[in-house]
Amino acid sequence: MNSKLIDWPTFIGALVVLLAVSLPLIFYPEAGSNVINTINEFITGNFGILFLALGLLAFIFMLYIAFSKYGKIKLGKRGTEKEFGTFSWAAMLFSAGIGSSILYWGMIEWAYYYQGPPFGVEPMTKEAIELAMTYGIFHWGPIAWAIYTLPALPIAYFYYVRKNPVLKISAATKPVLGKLADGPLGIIIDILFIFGLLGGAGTTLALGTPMIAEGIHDFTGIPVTLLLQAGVMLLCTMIFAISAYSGLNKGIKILSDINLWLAIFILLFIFIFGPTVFISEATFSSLGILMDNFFHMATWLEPLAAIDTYPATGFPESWTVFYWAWWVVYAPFVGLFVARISYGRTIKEMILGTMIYGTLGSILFFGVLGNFGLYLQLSGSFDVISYMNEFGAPAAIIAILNQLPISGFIVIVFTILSIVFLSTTFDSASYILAAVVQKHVPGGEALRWNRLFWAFTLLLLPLVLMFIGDLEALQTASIVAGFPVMFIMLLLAISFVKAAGSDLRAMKEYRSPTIYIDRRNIEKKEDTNNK
Ligand code: NM2
Repeated sequence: MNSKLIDWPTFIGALVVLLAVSLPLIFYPEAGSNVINTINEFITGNFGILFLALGLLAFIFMLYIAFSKYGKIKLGKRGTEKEFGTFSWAAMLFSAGIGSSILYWGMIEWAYYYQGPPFGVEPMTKEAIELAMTYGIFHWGPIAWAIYTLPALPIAYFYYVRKNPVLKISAATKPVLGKLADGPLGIIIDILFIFGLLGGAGTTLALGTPMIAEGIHDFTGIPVTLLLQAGVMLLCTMIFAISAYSGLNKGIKILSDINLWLAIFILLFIFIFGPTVFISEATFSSLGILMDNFFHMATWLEPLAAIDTYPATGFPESWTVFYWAWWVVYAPFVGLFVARISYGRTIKEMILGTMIYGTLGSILFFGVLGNFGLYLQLSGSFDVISYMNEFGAPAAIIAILNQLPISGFIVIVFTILSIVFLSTTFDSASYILAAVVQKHVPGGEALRWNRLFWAFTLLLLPLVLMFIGDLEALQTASIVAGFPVMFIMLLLAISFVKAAGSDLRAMKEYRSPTIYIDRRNIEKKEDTNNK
């Protein structure tokens, strides 16, 4: 065990925070979950606006960067080729940033919106249907992907232009924080990032586990108990632990290939054997509804409810704020990943690629999975809503699949896909967590024991919460953990503009279609100026 490589203050700090949250919950479950809920309500009730503003700002900022001079900067030297072709780039990006949750929400999110629509719309009306078809795509759409891309900017810039690979989020804030980023403030930033990712991953596990357990129950008959759910969590952890152990390239690559093909299979199967025309038309129409309502959705916060003029629906807090927080906690992690695979692209290509391909992927999943369920509901062939209200969302998801031909087989494939989807997310997460608590990462691979350690640590909080019976609290873990990460996001955006801006000013090469920044020239100039 080579412990010299470990950055102990960050490692221990992150662990202490994790234990400080988990232990009280183990010993005082009730008081503990009350506290979590109170913090959650406090944040969403008072600071929901900050999350929404951050989302909109990230969207506008990313578009501005893409089309400004910054967008022309090439991530790499003159003459470099793109490291990955666009298709595999987009596929990797999608499987790193998206986990099993897209199967869960893709299948069932519409059912919540149909019953509890936003904007004061009457539940279960035609208007509610249109919003139900569309809102999922919004929550997984351009703003969400802009949030994901933001941290990739400074990280990719440091990686490939300034040639000092950043594996710590704190290092990417250096242009703003200066030396402070190397001291305690930097450690706090890294710990908050780790904590955020643990929260976000907890939300993912809390949603994925019951769904996978229902799937297993469907084809084995094993009753869905706490034990089965704990078993599912352990199984997923074992898969990604083995994959994490075998190294980034082999493990994640094999898993994401399987992931891709299974996902394509399921989507095609439902599209072809489900209501093909309805799915196509509903998905296509929802694009227009999305464009018509985009800014309304992005800013809607129910201000009238605050003065009791209209009854509050709680929609913004339970959905948009929750979602933006969830994307925020994952963002620095996905940013590290996107940065690494974007060698040879311009910043504009990286930004627009993530936002466009990411959104297209989400549209495919929500369009096919969601509209299939919606069709069953509206055509009267299966009452998804009553089923969900009686047996819960995970059971409803499996019941929807059971309406397909050869459904036994489809449920098995869907369950395997969910397991693999969950594992790829966790696999990359444990890889990044391990890298962040090391001083250096020789050869780009964190120490094995360190990777395994984080693979199992990711499991701790969800397991604890499951046994005290509060998986729901975990779904809100992202919101609590996301609050501080929001401020880190701002630091990251400013850092990028500061670093790239000063390099560009030194280059004075704005007009060429692609800008190659050569730090050696800049440093020479800086030297002569200083003399
Ligand atoms: N996001 C994309 O659980 C998952 O699918 C991972 C979730 C942030 C909503 C990411």
